[in-house]
Amino acid sequence: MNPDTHPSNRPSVQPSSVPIPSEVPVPNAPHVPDDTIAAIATAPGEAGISIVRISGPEALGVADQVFICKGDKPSARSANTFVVGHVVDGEEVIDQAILLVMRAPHSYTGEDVVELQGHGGSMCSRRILRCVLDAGARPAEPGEFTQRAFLNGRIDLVQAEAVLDLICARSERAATAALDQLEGGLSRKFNGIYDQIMLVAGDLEATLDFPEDELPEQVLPELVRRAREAERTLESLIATWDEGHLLRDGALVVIAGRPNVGKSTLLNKLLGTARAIVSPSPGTTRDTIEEEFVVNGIPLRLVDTAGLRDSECDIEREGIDRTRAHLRRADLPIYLVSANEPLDAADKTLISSLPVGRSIIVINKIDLGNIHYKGVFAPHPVIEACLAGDFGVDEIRGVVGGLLSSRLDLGARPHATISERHRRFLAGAREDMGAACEMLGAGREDMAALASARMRSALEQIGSVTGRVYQDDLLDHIFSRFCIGK
Ligand SMILES: Nc1nc2c(ncn2[C@@H]2O[C@H](COP(=O)(O)OP(=O)(O)OP(=O)(O)O)[C@@H](O)[C@H]2O)c(=O)[nH]1
Ligand SMILES: [Mg+2]
Repeated sequence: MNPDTHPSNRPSVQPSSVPIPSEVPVPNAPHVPDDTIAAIATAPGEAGISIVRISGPEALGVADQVFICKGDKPSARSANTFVVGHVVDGEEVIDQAILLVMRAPHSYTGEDVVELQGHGGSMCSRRILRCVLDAGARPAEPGEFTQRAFLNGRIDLVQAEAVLDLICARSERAATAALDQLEGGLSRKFNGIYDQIMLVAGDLEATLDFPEDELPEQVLPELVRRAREAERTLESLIATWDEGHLLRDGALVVIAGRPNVGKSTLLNKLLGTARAIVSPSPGTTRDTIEEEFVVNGIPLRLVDTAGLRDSECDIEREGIDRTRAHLRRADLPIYLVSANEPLDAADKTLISSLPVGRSIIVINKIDLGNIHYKGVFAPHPVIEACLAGDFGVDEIRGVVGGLLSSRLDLGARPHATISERHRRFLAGAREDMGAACEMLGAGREDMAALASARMRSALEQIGSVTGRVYQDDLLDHIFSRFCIGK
């Protein structure tokens, strides 16, 4: 836990020696929930153990009612201890279980927390949860434990989001990056830029009280220089979005082309399994087929699509619309053509619309022909393949990995990168700082007041990223994506 990002420190976000801008965003007063929540924290299904988690002021009181063991009852037990016993529903024993006691504020949520580790499978955990709810806890909402950790000042919003990223990580690299974010790697950067802007804004406000002719000449240019520096820091943070997007969402790699060119064959070869139906009749694949795999530590969402052609059939046309929609969103399109068929007009239009540096052309079926496509595909990388055998598959895999890797800082240790939500706010803050610089550059006193307002707006936007300032609907939006029990 990084003390800098501890939201209970939110009211003291400004360094004390700094002149404080008159209207810095006011941090939300922490809202401390006063009820006790419970949920099954483990995934459903057969497993060794299942965990029911209870958090809130009555967690230990609830445990006293449902758990019996040798020695002290749960509420009399020391923090960070465990004991073996039985979960009971009145006289009836429900399960053997281990009870863990964590006391406020040294728990995940910052509240008293009890975990009951019973046997796996859905029946034991559901019966334990029912007893716990009968004893006075209420069912937790999705993400509510983590939301409490945020509200109780254990973590900031960026760290809370990292919990979900970690749970959903699709590759080792993505998991390590999420862990860095959870441990405050990204929050420190956001807090650093917040303080940087706060210092400039504070000094700017101090100049507003000076009569114009008494203001030393170099003051405004110096403030512009520092504001530009802050703008550049924002810029470099925003530049991490692409890497963050690839690691969080997975790179969308879309295989497209006319019917029968071997798209489904390529999907199967890359996955190493016969996932999609392959057949000589054109139009076999009607809907998109999506599978995940990992290349160079980057998670991929590999999509096979319906072949592109004019069709009378409604179902096929719907499939082709889906292909086009996927192509628009693709991080990396792979366009297949057949070595024994000339390109048609639709091929050429599509190929000319492919993003440069982010697309691959595969000429498949080189065993059947060798139409000379000279120059048509430039500047995209072109790979010749015979996917009916395995020829070209490794090269395709290598080029896919290479193009995506070039968008990541693979030399560096996996590190936290910004998400789409962060980007929206940071882009707004950068715009504010850019406008403030323009205004200050104009050198007029009335402009300085406006510039100061834009800097306050920038501070508010960065505050919204970390949760120094937040609206309840923002929290609802973030935490509703979590599972129940986290
Ligand atoms: N000769 C030869 N045949 C191939 C090659 N690659 C794929 N095929 C065959 O071409 C036919 C079509 O392959 P698919 O992978 O189903 O083609 P598709 O592009 O998915 O076709 P649609 O789903 O209809 O759009 C199948 O009979 C494959 O076995 C190749 O390199 N050489
Ligand atoms: Mg197919």
